[in-house]
Amino acid sequence: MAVTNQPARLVVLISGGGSNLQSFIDACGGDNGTGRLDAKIAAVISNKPDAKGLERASQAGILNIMVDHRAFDSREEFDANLGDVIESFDPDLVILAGFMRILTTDFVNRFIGKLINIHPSLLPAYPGLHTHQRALDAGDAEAGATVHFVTPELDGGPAILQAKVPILADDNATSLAARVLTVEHKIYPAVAQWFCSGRLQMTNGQAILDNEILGQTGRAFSQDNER
Ligand code: NHR
Ligand code: GAR
Repeated sequence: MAVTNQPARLVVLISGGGSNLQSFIDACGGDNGTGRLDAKIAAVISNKPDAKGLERASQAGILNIMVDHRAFDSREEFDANLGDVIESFDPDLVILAGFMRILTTDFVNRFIGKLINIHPSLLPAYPGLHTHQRALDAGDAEAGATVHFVTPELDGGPAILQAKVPILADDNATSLAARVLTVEHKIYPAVAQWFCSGRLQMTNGQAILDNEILGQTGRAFSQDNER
């Protein structure tokens, strides 16, 4: 992204609890432990009326909007409307933070290169839903989360940053999801800061950080490499 002295404008899309949204609110307000995010959340948009994240946005004094997918006859119409609402905020970066609707190719192409997602698995393993149960059922020793650029292929866009957590013997999907969320809250604002400071972009379908093409699993997170 072009570096100016204006803070970058973010639009955050949610469907639920909004704990990742909270990590952005906190990082925009000051150092959350992984460095400050020099950005402003221009709007939070939920496709679900009861999303707890809408309250978090209100609490923080951030404009929040509900675009209920059930009010539209098709995915195409929902996505066209959602895209118009997003565009009205002129965002530099659009953040999927627990957003649970698959997006059409037309929508993705409208925002390509400035649309990112966090997925709760070690991509390319377990794209789609129910990732924690699938990792448990497979007997995996590790799980984690991956931040990636969004492309039309579900959870198939180039990876940027990946964090691992151990799977413990007595884990269930709930306990594992909670452990994964703790690392999500560290890696997601850190990636946004890379983007907003001009260090990260998507070019020719590849994620490029500090002029280096990232591999299939992106950069590996460790407590001290994300700044
Ligand atoms: N859209 C595109 N084109 N590409 C991606 O990589 C996307 C995307 C939309 C959302 C997030 C994703 C995740 O990280 C995401 C990535 C929803 C579903 C899903 O099946 C799957 C993956 C993701 C988000 N949603 C159901 C649907 O019919 C609805 C499920 C529900 O409402 O609970 O859209 O996991
Ligand atoms: C997070 O674990 C996120 O990775 C996942 O949903 C959770 C949302 O939590 N995303 C998806 O599964 C996308 N399909 P939050 O609402 O508390 O940020």
